[in-house]
Order: sequence, then C-alpha cells, then structure tokens
Amino acid sequence: MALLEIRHYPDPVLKQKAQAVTAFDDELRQLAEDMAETMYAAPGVGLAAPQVGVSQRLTVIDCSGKEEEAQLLVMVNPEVIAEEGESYEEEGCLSVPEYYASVTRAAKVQVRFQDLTGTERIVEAEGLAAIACQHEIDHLDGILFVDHLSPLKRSMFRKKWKKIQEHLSEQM
Ligand code: K1U
Ligand code: ZN
Repeated sequence: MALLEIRHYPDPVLKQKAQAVTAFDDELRQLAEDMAETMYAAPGVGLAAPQVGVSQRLTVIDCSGKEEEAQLLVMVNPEVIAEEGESYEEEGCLSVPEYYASVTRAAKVQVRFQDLTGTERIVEAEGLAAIACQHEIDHLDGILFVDHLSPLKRSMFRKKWKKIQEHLSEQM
C-alpha cells in the first residue's frame, strides 16, 4: 500500500480525457488500493485516477460517515446512464485545496461501471454519493468543479487561487 501524490490545478493531467481501462489485472487492483488509501488519508469522499497522475477511467468513492462502517465503491469505466432532479451544494476538490463553491448537479444518478474483475454493475446514488459520482466522472473527462462556475465566479476563483497557492507554498 502507498500514499500517492495528489496533483493540483493547473496540472495538465487534470484537463485530459482519461483512457478507458481494458486490463483488469494486479496493476489495476494495486492502483485502486493505493487510491483508496490516499482518499482516506486526505481525507476525501472520492478520488479519480487523473488526480494521482494516471489518465485512466478509475475512481474510488466512500461516502460513509466517520461513525459508520467503510463502504468503498471502486468504479472502472463509470458512466451516468440516468439522472433525476437538481441539487445545488457546496463542493471542494482535493486537486483545488482550500477553495469551495456551490455547483448545480443532478440530485439522483444511476451509474453503470465495471468492478475490478471487469463485471458490469449499476449503482443508484443520491445526496452526497450522487454529487461524488458526478464530481469523479467529471475528473475522468478532464472537468473540474470550477469549470461549472459562471464566468464571473471563475475569474474570482482564478484571483483567489493565486493567493491560495502563495499560502500553500508558505506551508511547504
Ligand atoms: O475528487 C475529489 O477531489 C474529492 C472530493 C470529491 C467530492 C465529493 C462530493 C462533494 C464534493 C467533493 C472530496 O472528497 S472533497 C472533501 C470532502 O468533500 C469531504 C471530506 C471529508 C468528509 C466529507 C466531505
Ligand atoms: Zn475533485
């Protein structure tokens, strides 16, 4: 098991459309395990492979609370196949630390994906899990939550991001 380095905006890997996974092998299982460890350590409720520099369609999600048993969902080649309703909730991103903004998303989603053996599965998600699924699938398409902001809010983000970067580099 290993903790992986989380790439930050504006790393170009975060803007790439990730490649479909075709090999369901030990290397994929190891990457999923390392990503889960990295997500729990951050802490976060999700992580996509491009965030650790790997441009492949793999995500891990766990929206169970601190007091609950872990419920790790590993999704390979996930896609939203149905959506319902609308939510507008504040989001953060491990690749855009210290910045938070509200984003409009579907309130409920149905996601088709493959598990680590390549078996096709479907999951239905609502609440935080639905937001996490959409946030992580966006990462696989090279989209960050700040890309959903209005032009005005995005320009405010870019100004604020310069200050956040200065703050982060002081901490190092
Ligand atoms: O992909 C990422 O950057 C992880 C990100 C995903 C996310 C899912 C749902 C809403 C917003 C963001 C995070 O996990 S940010 C951290 C976070 O939201 C959180 C951390 C601990 C407890 C609860 C939430
Ligand atoms: Zn993110």
